[in-house]
Amino acid sequence: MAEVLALICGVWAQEFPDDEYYYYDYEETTTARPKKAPKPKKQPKAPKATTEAPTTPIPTPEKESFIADECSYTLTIPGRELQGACKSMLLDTTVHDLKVELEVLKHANHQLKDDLQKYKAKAEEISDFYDEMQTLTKTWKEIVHWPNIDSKFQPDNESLARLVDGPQYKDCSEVPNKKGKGIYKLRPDDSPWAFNAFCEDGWTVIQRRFDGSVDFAKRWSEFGNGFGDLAGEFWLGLENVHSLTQSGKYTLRVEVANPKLYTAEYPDFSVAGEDDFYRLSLGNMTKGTLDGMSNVDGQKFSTPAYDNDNWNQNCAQYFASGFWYDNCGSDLNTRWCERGCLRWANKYITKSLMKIKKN
Ligand SMILES: [Ca+2]
Repeated sequence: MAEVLALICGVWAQEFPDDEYYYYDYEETTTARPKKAPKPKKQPKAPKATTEAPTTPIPTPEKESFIADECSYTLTIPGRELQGACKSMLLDTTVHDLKVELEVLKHANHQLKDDLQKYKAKAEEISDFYDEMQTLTKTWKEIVHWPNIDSKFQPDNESLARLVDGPQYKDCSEVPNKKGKGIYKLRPDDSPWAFNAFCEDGWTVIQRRFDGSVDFAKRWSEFGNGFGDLAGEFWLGLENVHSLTQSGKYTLRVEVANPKLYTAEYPDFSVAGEDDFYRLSLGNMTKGTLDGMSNVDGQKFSTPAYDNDNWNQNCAQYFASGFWYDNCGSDLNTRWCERGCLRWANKYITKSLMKIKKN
């Protein structure tokens, strides 16, 4: 038996050399383990005569199984079972690499968690921004809500205050209920007459167009005295505006729509008397979205019969209107049409409102 074992060890040593990757430790599981393993001996040469049977048959080890990582073996030879165990440096290297990779993955996982937190914070920012945009959009819709603009230009007759027989005010800013809209009797300082005017939030409205119901193709005296319906379309009259603005500087606010709303405010507004052809003082636009009048600052008023413009022809005659012109340009008093015939700067508009308030 000892010889057989020696023989097996020799074969094994050939099949699994003791290289840098493996070493083996054998353990007999049978009770017949010899006290001392003999060194392997050279196999006796086979007898030349083919008729002679070999003296001792060489058992062939049989690998029964490779368990898991190829580092544990069970070998069976007749009458004995051997188990082999190995330790793999290659496996150690692999385990080390896996540990390194695990650390890398842990680090990457940590970074992913950080990134996730950042993305969550960003998502909350975007959500807040979205809410803000929703609020702004709502506000914007309220501002440019066209029906509101219509009501701005076209007063609701039933809700209008009509105090033409009541107390007289120097101008609309003295009306107690400044938030209300209505028709009040005004008598500015040093004015020999009183007149009715449309007041709106403390402003005195001097011109309004919105539906073409009033013909604005008027003469010089009509533009001087005023015409139209104070609850609808009207021109307050240059004499009344002159009377108001004699007492100090006013701000002129112009609101026009097509239907987009444009505004312009001029803080140095006044109108001279008829002896100076109702010359306009205006100043530069200080607030608003579209300047349509600063180019006529200092111009005299014109009607078809009184050509005071800077054109070599007659703007008022050409447009059947009365206004302050340079080379024509803006004209809020010309013929009204539904598609937009009134002009403000480079826009054709359908609605206009001119109102003044003392500075
Ligand atoms: Ca001219």
